[in-house]
Amino acid sequence: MTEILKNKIAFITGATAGIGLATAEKFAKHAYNLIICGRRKEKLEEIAENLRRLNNIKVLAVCMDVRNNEDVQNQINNLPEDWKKIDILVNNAGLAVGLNALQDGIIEDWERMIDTNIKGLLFVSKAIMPLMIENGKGHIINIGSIAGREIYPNGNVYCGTKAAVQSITYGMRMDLLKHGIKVTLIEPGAVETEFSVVRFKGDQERADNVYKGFKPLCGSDIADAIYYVTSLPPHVNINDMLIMPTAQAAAGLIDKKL
Ligand code: NDP
Ligand code: 8X3
Repeated sequence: MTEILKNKIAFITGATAGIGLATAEKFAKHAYNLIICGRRKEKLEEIAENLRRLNNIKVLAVCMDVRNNEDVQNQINNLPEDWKKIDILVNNAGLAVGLNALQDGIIEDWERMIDTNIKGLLFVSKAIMPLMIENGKGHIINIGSIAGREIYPNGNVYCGTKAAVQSITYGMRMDLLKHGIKVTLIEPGAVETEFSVVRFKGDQERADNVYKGFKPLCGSDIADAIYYVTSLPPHVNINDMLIMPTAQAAAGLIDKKL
């Protein structure tokens, strides 16, 4: 038997940075073979090479934009047969763009968030769910947010996309129930990643200020939780997990010692 058939496979979107990268590293340490995705090809390939070298696992780097449904379906349908036995899907790729009042909102920013956070998650899931159904097992972990449960001023569309991720995840859990496929929603509070640099369109100083005066979560805190939910016995499913920095009690309620 080849090694690929012995090891489990985790498919992780948005693995070029932050939570997704930390999740890839975590699963690699636990000897999973990985399919990692992102748009930045060079970075993705460099990460894939490091993961292979450090962990003696197999890694496929799939460069794709989750907003491009045709490409998503093609790339996943054309995976080598052995790689289609996906055990874990982490729907992590996502972003916030801008922090404006709705009346000052930029339509292009709204579309980027809706297309990535909602439609992208659906496109990837649409391609992978039939594979899991065929294999008779699988676990899908969707990354929501505290922002999906609580709206904060100027969070409007981003919060709306994460509320949609919450609803879609609960629906997915119900619809996949009869197939024995696990579904989990992970909802982090503030995690220091590239998230705020992306939200503020490259303004590093503004991004740094988000995390000043308290200890935010880091990508590996969330990766640990993701790995935990996947490591439970077959009869146990964590439906939903909200994870906050100790200094954060709610969306926008952070005890900052500035
Ligand atoms: P990062 O910006 O650090 O990472 C985002 C990842 O998503 C990158 O790997 C990026 O890769 C990928 N990505 C973005 N757009 C696309 C796209 N269209 N197609 C494919 N990949 C894409 O952010 P985080 O790690 O913080 O965010 C990960 C998830 O966690 C997101 O869903 C976010 O909403 C959520 N989250 C984040 C929190 C935080 O405070 N940081 C809190 C709660 C939830 P590339 O640019 O190479 O495509
Ligand atoms: C990211 C966390 O509070 O910035 O989902 O929206 S927050």
